[in-house]
Amino acid sequence: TKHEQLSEPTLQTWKKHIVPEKNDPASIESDIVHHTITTLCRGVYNLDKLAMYQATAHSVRDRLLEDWNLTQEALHRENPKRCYYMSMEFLIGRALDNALHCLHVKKNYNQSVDNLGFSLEDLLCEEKDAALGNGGLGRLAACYMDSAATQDYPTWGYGLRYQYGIFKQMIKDGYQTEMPDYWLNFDNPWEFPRADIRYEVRFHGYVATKINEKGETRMTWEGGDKVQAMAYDVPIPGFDTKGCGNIRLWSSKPLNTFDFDSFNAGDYERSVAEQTAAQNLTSVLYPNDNHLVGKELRLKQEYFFVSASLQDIIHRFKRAKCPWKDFPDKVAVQMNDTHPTLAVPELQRILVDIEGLEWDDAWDIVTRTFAFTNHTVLPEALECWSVPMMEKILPRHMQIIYDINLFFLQKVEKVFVGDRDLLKRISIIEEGSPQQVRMAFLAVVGSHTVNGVAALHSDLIRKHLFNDFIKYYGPDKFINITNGITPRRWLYQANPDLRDLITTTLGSEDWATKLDLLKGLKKFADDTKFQSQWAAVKYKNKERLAFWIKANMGITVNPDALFDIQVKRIHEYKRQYMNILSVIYRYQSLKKMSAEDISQQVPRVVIFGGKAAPGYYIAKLVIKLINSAAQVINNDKSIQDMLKVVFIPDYNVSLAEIIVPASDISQHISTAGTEASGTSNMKFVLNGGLILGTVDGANIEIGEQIGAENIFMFGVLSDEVEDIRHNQKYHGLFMDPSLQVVIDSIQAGQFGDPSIFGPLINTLTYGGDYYLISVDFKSYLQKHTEVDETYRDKKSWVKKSIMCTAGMGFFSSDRAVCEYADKIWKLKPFKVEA
Ligand code: B1N
Repeated sequence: TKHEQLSEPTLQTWKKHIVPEKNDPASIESDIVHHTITTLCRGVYNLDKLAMYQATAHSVRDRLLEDWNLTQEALHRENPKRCYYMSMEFLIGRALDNALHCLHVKKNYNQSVDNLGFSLEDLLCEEKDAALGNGGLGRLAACYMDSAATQDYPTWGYGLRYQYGIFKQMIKDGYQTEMPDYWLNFDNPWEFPRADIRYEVRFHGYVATKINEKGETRMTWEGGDKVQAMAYDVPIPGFDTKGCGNIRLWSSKPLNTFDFDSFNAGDYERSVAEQTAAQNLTSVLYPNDNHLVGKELRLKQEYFFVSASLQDIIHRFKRAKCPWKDFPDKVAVQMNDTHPTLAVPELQRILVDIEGLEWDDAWDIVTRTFAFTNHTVLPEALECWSVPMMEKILPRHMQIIYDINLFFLQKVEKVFVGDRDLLKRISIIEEGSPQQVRMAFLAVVGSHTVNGVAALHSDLIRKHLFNDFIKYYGPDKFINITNGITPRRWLYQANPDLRDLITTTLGSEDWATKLDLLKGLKKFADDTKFQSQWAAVKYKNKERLAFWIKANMGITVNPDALFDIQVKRIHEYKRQYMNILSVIYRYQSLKKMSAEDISQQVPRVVIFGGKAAPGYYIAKLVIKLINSAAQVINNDKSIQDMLKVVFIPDYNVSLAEIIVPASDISQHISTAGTEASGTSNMKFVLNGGLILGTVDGANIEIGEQIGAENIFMFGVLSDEVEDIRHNQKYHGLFMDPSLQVVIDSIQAGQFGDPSIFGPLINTLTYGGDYYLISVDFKSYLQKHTEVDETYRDKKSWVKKSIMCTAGMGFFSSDRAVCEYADKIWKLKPFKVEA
């Protein structure tokens, strides 16, 4: 029975019982107790922090669900255009604190939990991170969902419900080891299983022809193995709004019926094994960041995700009984990198093979629906799938991709007659053995708009990766939308003291949703009283981090020291290696000084954190080198604690919330042209940390916004990189003399058995120093000296820190999402009222 079928009196009965939750402390207490007894089936006699967290979370989720229902019902009724953000990764982190802030009930919850004998801050730490992502790309998706909900854009995320998120990192004897992340061990109050929302997804099989009702010949995909996708909904609270967003995650389940057509009675065991394999499809997140490992299971995950999501979107579209040609007026789909690109041939297949549309009409719908965000130029990260694998798993899609390519090349050929080279370069199929499908090219051809994620990155993809496409399409299809971060999680929530100082100073907390208002802080940048308040907040945040490090790692660090932080995935292009080499250089310099001179230095705590992909040998050696260096440096009494090195294990969203507010300097030092944007750079600066960085990604725009005098930039420019590499190849490597001394000390065994580090050192020598560490080393060291000198002048440092935060309005993900809505999705906010 649906709403429309109920009589008016029955409807009234329903409405009578839909009453808003009360948010006074007594009602909250009562709700928590109620959930303890009913939802958890526990009582005071067997209560612990985890149970108390769960009861509290359930009571908050009740409040969230009111908004969820209100929003989704209104959307159902009004049926506005919606956007779907398709992403294989959502790195959400914890939900409870965020929901409390969004609903503005944290104060009362503090009191209620206190009255019930617990501390809310303790309970918050009981929650496991939802870590369904690797790094920046997944976290960006989470920030965008927050901003879409907060600004009432009718946007849903679609993704996969991995049972194992990104692995837990442990450090043993200085080496990274990986442990599975069993995040769903306990009940997860932040997801709603939708047992009624299931779709079948097919793999393998064969293509046949059939005659449809109109008497036309159509292709049909038959046979093969089927898996079921079941929906789980994760509510995404908006800040200061009744609107509530949603991320729908798919979990694979075996079909409870055998496919008797393909079921081979003689091979029962294998058939059961295949059923089990079906369940395992969404078991684990691939732990690679910016690197493709072309595994069959990953391709299957991608198709499973795309197929279930499109079936769901189409199901919703069909309810309104609009003609197919209106599909792009109701649906915008954003593809978060190439991972969802199979959606392009899949929608084309549904429209042509199943719905019976003509190829050209279908293609018009497809290309008006999709848009594509490119996040990387690293060749090893660009998805290419082998044609034989694709033919085996998705035979019909492979045919469709060939046809898409054929029609596309025919059109290109008409404009550039006889340009065989161009056709070869621009083809979606790369020749070779085996042939490969270039997913980025398929995404470009299947989309109406393509965007990069920072100004430099968008320029680079226009100039290089997609240059040939601009010759054909013209430049307008390729735009830039610089990334952003949500100020709610990354300042309001993670840095309560700075939040309160800013709110008092600006006279309201409107900045949390209108981040440009932060520029109002500029006029206090020289105010001595404000400066000392600002400095006190930073100091407290450094104490908080120092406390964490002491409690969890047993290392003592001094909050008066300059906190110098590099936390991000470990990758050669991000050059953590260059950082640790410079730390060793600093150590050697200290060792050469008199005790008197040492005592005059600026004390430094260098903090690292980040996971290496389990199969990334060189990245893992970098972690080992950092830990080996830390071992020696931290235990050397002669340097008077002027240098400490800390590798924080298992860097994740929740740790970032403690680390980010505590930086004086954070490092974003990728080889120019390699980091598409970076987003942690934005987080640190928003919290009043200065950047030491290269002229790369969003660093450049951050410098423009906060002023060149407030950022430490060094190194070669992206347009010099190619020539330098060329010269290195033909004229030999140049080894910076300071770097040589550092390398010598490692090879002399100063940091343990040098043979361990041989392969790492080789990347600088025989390996050709591809990431130009030697080339940038000198200017990097010089900038470090400049940082020290600037830090000595506390007053000018604090002023810079204030100017950093004050200039960050542009980097709110609210701005970024508005740009997507205006320029790509053609989407308007849809406000729901209580
Ligand atoms: O996306 C972030 C950017 O800020 C970073 O600069 C960029 O490196 C990151 C394959 C990726 N690009 N590509 C990936 C992740 C997982 C995977 O399987 C590629 N991540 C980025 C947000 O724009």
